[in-house]
Amino acid sequence: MAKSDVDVVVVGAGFAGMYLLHELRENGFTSRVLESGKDVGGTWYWNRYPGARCDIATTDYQYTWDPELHEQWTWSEKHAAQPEILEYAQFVAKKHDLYSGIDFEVKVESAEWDEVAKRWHVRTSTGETITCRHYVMATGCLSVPKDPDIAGTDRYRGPVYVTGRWPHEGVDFTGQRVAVIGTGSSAIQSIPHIAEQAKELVIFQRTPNFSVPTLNGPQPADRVARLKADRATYEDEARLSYSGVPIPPSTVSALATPRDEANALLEQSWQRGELLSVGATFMDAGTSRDANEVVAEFVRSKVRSVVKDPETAELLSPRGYPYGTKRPCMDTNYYQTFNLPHVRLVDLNTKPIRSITETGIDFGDESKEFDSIVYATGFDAMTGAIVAVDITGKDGLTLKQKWENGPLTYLGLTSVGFPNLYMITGPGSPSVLSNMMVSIEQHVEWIRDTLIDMRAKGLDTIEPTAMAEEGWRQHCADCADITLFQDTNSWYMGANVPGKPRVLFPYIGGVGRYRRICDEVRERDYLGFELAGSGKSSTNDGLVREIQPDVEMLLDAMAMLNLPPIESMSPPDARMFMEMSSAVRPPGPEVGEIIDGMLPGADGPIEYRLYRPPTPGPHPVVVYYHGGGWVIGSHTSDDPLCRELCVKSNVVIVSVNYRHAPEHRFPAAADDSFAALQWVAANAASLGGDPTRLAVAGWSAGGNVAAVAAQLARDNGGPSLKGQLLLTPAVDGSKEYSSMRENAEGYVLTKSLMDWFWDHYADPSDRSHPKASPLLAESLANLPPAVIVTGQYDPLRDEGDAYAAALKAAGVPVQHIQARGHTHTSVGMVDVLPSGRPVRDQMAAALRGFFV
Ligand code: NA7
Repeated sequence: MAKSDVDVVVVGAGFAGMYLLHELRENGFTSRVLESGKDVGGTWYWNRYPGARCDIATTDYQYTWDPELHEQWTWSEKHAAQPEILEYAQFVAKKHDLYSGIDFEVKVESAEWDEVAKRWHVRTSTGETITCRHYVMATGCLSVPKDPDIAGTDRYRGPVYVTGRWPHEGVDFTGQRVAVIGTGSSAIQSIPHIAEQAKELVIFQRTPNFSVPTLNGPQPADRVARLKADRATYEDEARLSYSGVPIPPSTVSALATPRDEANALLEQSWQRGELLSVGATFMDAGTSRDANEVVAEFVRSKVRSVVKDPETAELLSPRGYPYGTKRPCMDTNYYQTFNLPHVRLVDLNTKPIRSITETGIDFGDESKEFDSIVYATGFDAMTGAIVAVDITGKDGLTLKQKWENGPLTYLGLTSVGFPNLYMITGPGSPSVLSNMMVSIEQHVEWIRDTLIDMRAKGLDTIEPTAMAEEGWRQHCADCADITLFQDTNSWYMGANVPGKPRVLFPYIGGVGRYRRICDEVRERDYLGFELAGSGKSSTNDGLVREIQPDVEMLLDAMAMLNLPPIESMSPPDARMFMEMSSAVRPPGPEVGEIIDGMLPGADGPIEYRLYRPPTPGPHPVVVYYHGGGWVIGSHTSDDPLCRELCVKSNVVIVSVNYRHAPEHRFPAAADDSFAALQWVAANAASLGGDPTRLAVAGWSAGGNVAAVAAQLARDNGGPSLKGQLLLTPAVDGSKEYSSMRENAEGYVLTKSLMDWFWDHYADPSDRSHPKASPLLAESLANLPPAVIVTGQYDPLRDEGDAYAAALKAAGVPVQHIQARGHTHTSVGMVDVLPSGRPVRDQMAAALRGFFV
């Protein structure tokens, strides 16, 4: 007789529920696992349509927690079919006696939190109410088929099949006229099989998908060899990888690769026959639309090479959305099927379904009879199964109500107002954007360890704080914002279900990063959670991630390179190092024209580079000063940023190579900057610019000399400036601000590097001079309008903020942009860090604004 009061109720006996049951038992927790199906397997129990196959290879889609399984179970193929995966689940369940802990054919109808007893009451379809301390939804991400929302579905009298609820005995379509609606993964896998039997097959397509051939066969020898040689390392690599499969991250930019070489690389990836390999060929395919188009066009060329009828090939070729923003599919002979004479593709965009009828389908101007209709129309993904159960938390609020405008979770595992509720692979976790096995195991282990910790400390409840949940929402949004997902109508975005809120449901920051964050939360004593029990309660409020995700990724990558610190080099070596780093970055956008020239500096000629926009002039002119701590960098070192400012602001940029320290110490750089400004003002017309519309701009030390040049222009009777754009400027070398201490290490510009720069540039006694520290100028009145950008993790943040405040106080119009989650260097990294783009867009708009 099963107990009605247990430590943990688990809903679902797929791979998540099974592993959790095992771990709960191993650790002495009582539990009930409730499963609506008749067997274990979850997804692999329900999805029995012909051709159903896992598109993650079997080397990676298997449990790692029981090492014996690797000896006891041998996969027959690289990509296992549904029956074999279901058998695997059954094998594990038998081996570990899991069946005895699962109630089958039991649905959970409601779950209600009892704030007094600090327990959940879980009501089931059998009429039983089970009480438990902890309640875990292990219900899967793609388990509730969505309503096809097509007119007349209930009129049809013939047999109807839904791919996600396929009859266990199978279906024989021999001699039939069959309609398949939908061209997602399920359709793409099943269509070749249905075509083999059907007399006539009509496929109704709303949106074509990208599909990669499975090229199925034995497990790839290289993977097997890696696994055999060192399974533990392989599994760790998977756990810390981006998608849960140990594919090394690409370091190749599609934008920086000639097209024929790019296609050759894509062909290699294509020939691997793996879901993730094509998309992972380039580092920028997920963040740059242009880079993505290289991949998309390659896949379209593959479709054209197979499908003989050019019109059908074109219809099957996805356009208008980036590769990977709808789940790419894997197929066996999908495109080949359209060369068969009895198979027809109907484009619903030109021939919409008017109605399903008693005998068939009315579409476009046709009416066609069918013997069977197959709905391959997808799922109410990620949240469907969770909100299908009436879950009522504290204060009578249901999860469905709370999530009306989108799911709110902390870590995709928990939610405010719902103590002791856990979601395995819930929204806000990598889930469907990962190898589910890796993500399932990670969540099960996190929950297990949390329950063990709580028991050890005598704690009864755990609930995230509102601040942590909001911070997680922001972090998820930051991760989503730098990708191309948001413009695509996909189920990742909830777009397939009418009325569903439009947000990116899974976490796209990567499996490895996500694991590190979850581990960190526990290590930092459950940061972002309130824990209570036995009369005590503790709230450890805080945000687990604020830095922009791409910035963090770059910092991690740089840390792995173990580069020598710049300040350990000689200035000439540091300059060479900076030039070498510049050579491998994306070049930035095309401009109309680039001219290199010389202009008179304060003490002899200096170089400049002029960027002209492609539009007819005369344009406003911006004199730009590069970054590099007065020691390194040149008139070309900020090339991508100058190009972008030129094009986006429609201005001529003149980037100036002022003299560098230590060869030319203070005030050489400042004097050159002003001399260059005077020369540009005097020669603006001949440079194709408008002498009446002039501004200065600069980054870091360049921001310093730009600010100084603006002050010198004010104090020396001109030139008259329309504005000054200062990106993370150094404006006060006379003292140490707290941002210098907070961000002393780990964010590229370190305290020791900044000290090195100042030491080379100016004696301590000179640093209080306004030509070195423009913040210290006697007066800041009557300076041109300023745009000042400071970064949250920049050692120079506080001095930039102080300059913005001081200018404002002096009556200067100031736009102060505080770049959330950014470092000293990250905002300006054009085409490298997409999170900087909106900040640079603001900068470009502000620059334009100087001249209207
Ligand atoms: P998907 O990938 O959501 O595919 C559903 C398909 O059905 C897709 O082509 C939809 O077109 C189409 N669809 C949905 N509703 C309609 C209506 N009303 N009319 C016409 N066409 C419609 O689900 P799958 O089951 O194939 O795959 C789910 C996941 O399982 C898969 O990604 C893997 O992770 C495994 P749309 O694209 O919305 O225009």
